[in-house]
Amino acid sequence: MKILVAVIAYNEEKNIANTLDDLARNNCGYDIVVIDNGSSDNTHGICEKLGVPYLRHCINTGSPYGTVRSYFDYAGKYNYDIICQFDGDGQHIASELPKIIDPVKNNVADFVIGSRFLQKKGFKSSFLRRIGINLFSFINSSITGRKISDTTSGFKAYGKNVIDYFYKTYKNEIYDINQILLLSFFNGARIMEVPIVMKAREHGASEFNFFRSAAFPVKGLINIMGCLLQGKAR
Ligand SMILES: Nc1nc2c(ncn2[C@@H]2O[C@H](COP(=O)(O)OP(=O)(O)O)[C@@H](O)[C@H]2O)c(=O)[nH]1
Ligand SMILES: [Mg+2]
Repeated sequence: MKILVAVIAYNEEKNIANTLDDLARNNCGYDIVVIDNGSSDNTHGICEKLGVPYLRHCINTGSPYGTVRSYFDYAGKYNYDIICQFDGDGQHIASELPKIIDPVKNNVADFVIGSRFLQKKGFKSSFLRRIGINLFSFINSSITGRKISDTTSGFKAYGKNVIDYFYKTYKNEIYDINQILLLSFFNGARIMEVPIVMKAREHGASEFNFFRSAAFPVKGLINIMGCLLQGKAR
């Protein structure tokens, strides 16, 4: 099976070398591509120096979700069977990857979410963000009938049917994780959550400042309604 780890990065020159080093030391048989979302720093220069393939957007799309279309297209074009999203800011741990890859490899799931909340260890996010995460986890659990505790986790693995759906069929813009999850579910993906551990960021700040955190639930709810309409129209 061909497995790809897509490291998503925006201005991560202080974190990307450590992230790639962790992936190299714990590689369980995957290829790596960095999706540089139009960084204005030297993120791509570091990838170049380390000889790691990267795809560089000419502009920043404004959010991590702007990288998703690129990595699904890359995975589809180069015929990968499994793709994992991995943050370039050092919050994800390479040795945890088999936990999300194995259920797809063993054909028991097509969409695996690494959840921070299924065990006590590790970084859990701020209180305010946890309210948002709980709200969307509740809504998505109700719609899919699967227990989802960490909807917004960026630590995920997708199988071939999800890759093909976004590569070949669904050509519209991807705005957030609710959309990826619900459209995959409507397309027949088996969703599963597994416990994983995350770390806190070492350098730089999260995209979620006060304004983004306030807009997040509003945009998310609009997006979910759009997905429900698209799901019904199938
Ligand atoms: N903030 C931000 N992060 C991006 C973007 N594109 C890719 N990323 C990467 O997406 C990952 C998650 O972003 P982050 O701000 O840390 O979100 P958080 O971990 O949910 O707080 C990081 O590795 C970023 O480098 C972007 O346009 N904005
Ligand atoms: Mg982060």
